[in-house]
Amino acid sequence: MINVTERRETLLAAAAGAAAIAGSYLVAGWTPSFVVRPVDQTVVNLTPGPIVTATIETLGEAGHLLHIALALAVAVGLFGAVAFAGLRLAAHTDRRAVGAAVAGGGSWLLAAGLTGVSTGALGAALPAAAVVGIGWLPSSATPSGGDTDAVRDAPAVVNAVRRRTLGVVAGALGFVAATAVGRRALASEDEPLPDAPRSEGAAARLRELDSASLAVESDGLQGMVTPIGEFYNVDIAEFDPEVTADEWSLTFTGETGSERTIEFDELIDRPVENRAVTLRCVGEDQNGRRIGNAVWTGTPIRPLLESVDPQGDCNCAMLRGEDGYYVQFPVDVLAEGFLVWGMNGKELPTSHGHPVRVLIPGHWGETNVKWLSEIELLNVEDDGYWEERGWEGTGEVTTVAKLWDEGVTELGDGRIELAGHAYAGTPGIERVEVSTDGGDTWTDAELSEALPDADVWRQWRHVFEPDGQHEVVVRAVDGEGTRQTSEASGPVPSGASGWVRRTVG
Ligand SMILES: Nc1nc2c(c(=O)[nH]1)N[C@H]1C(S)=C(S)[C@@H](COP(=O)(O)O)O[C@H]1N2
Ligand SMILES: [Mo]
Repeated sequence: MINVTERRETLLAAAAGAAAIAGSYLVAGWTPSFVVRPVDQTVVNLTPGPIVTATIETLGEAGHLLHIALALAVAVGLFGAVAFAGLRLAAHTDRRAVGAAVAGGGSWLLAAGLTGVSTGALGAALPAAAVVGIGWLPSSATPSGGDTDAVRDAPAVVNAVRRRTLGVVAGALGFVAATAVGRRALASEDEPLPDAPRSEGAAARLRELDSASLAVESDGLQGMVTPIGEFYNVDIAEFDPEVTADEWSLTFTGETGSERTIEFDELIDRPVENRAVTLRCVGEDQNGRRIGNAVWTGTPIRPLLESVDPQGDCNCAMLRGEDGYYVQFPVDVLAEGFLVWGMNGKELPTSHGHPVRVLIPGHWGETNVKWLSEIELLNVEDDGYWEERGWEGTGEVTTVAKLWDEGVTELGDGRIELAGHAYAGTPGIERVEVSTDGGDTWTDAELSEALPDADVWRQWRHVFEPDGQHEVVVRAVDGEGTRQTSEASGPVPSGASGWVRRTVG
């Protein structure tokens, strides 16, 4: 009979733990005051680095989900343990109020301790107290108590207790589900991003890119500009840092003639440019989707760098972001970069580095540090985050012509349209060649208009009349006349290579 009590206490404690997490989420949302966030940070810190990065590298988004699921389980366990203590003390004193107070107070202390936010912690404390307060039953009502009547009526009592327990647990789970759904509905009604400060020219640039775009028949193929909502993300952390423009500053440290800190208002007062820049992750497959192009609003780094008088021996600097990310990069190439606070005319979104990130033309995505907080000028070269993990992703991008699923369209008159994007970094794209016979013969594809920007992709399009199945192959030639290599390799360590092929028809 003892088992029944223990089992129902465990069940109730788990339900209270889950309700506490849901309550915290209801109050805080997906922000730093959500209790799972610090737990997740600890889980990630305690997991050996190679395991964390291997899951992110191989599973991508799913790897993040796995980390979050683990953190959720740990958090439910922690709050469940507090609730369990409440249930035990209630049994010990035979007082419901003691149980509720311990579960609520303990959860509040735990949540406040984890997040540092005392009012938000009530979101976790109240549901935990409610589950314990309602779910706990005095020993006289449970079959394991010493009461002789209860023992005599054991089957009826067991049923009553079971009903009560299941009722409370179902209530708690209902609360969890309602919270998740309610929050999601709120999130999908996200406010549109405000216009980026001093981005007056961005709208004109966006129109320019739009009119440079190829008229393709394909449904759903991106044009020259990737919409913010479709732009890929690569993050080392499960949760984006939340930094307001007021809180933000960038400090030049290390081997400088004079250290310098720049505030947001100062930054946006500097000469403004709206550049089209394409980003591509070194970790993507040759025909992968971790590539995108946007119009970015920002200011050149060179004058800022010169003003701090870099003096290190290695011509190198470590760039750091608020999420703990870091990458090392040559100072003279960094000088060609751009400090950015606007994306497609809007404020830089949180997931892309709000309020300020760096963009360095022609180099792999990982050099473009988001939530940028420090540029440390070094004397000796040092590895960045990904270089410590076996990548060599600070170099120039390799050339690629892509052909995604939505780039293949039957035109209705029997012909097939092939369309996609090609990218070669700063040399630009001069030509895209298409073969429909497995690489025996080649035709030049139609290209989108060339743009003045130093580091932007181009669209390509080729229409042909199919005759059975075709092996389509695409390859690009960059602005220096160099053709994309046919030698195929995977992304590790310095980017994928080879021609994209696909069977069509
Ligand atoms: N602070 C910070 N900056 C970062 C990263 C990161 O995890 N943290 N990821 C890098 C990588 S690997 C890539 S490919 C690009 C992706 O930029 P995006 O998420 O805006 O597309 O950001 C780079 N900058
Ligand atoms: Mo990347």
